[in-house]
Amino acid sequence: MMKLYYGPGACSFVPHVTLEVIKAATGEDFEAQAVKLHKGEQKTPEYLAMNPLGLVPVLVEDGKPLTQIVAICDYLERRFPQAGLLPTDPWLRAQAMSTFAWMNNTVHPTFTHIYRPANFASGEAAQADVRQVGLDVFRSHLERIQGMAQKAAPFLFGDTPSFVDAYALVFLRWGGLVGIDPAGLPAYKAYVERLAAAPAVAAAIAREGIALETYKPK
Ligand SMILES: N[C@@H](CCC(=O)N[C@@H](CS)C(=O)NCC(=O)O)C(=O)O
Repeated sequence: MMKLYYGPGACSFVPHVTLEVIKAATGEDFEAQAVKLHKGEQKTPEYLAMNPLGLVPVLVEDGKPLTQIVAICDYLERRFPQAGLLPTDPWLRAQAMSTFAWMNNTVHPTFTHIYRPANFASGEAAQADVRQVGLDVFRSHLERIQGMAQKAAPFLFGDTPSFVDAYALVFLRWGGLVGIDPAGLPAYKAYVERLAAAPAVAAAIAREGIALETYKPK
């Protein structure tokens, strides 16, 4: 059975939703192993032997680990084409992958600047600046996703929630954690609520034990 190592609320939610969509469509079950990131469980020797980068997610298939969200989701989508995770038309599929790549290589690392500014600057003032610039840029990325959400029918690439949608949900939650009020992004918020109500997405949310609303007014 495939096994996913995930951190509750982390980016590993993206393959987690993917596995739930596959399970609903094909009956293929998976095991989900929570990794407590705040306790550093991703840095133990056993974990590092599996993923030397010390990060979630990891998908284990036949005892072999696969890392990186884009590779994991691409693998799952090709292995289970009947799950309808992406459009079958090559051009439309490439459009979905283009958005997915942007989320993974741009939006996600922008958030890291807000969450872990010490990874990017050493002095306190410099770190505050990294954080502030990261916040402004992250907000602009969320606005771009809101533009996509306005055209979602009902999801970004059709009727089935995909890993691209799951990433969009993660970013809105993360925005809330750093003070971005989702009420200021109404079309994005409505789309994420619709997505969270889809049974496969709801199942991943329930297993991770996470709340959709993370924003706390000051
Ligand atoms: N490029 C990686 C990013 C993975 C990543 O950033 N994982 C974060 C959670 S969102 C993590 O494991 N952080 C734990 C740590 O930094 O110790 C991927 O696509 O899988």
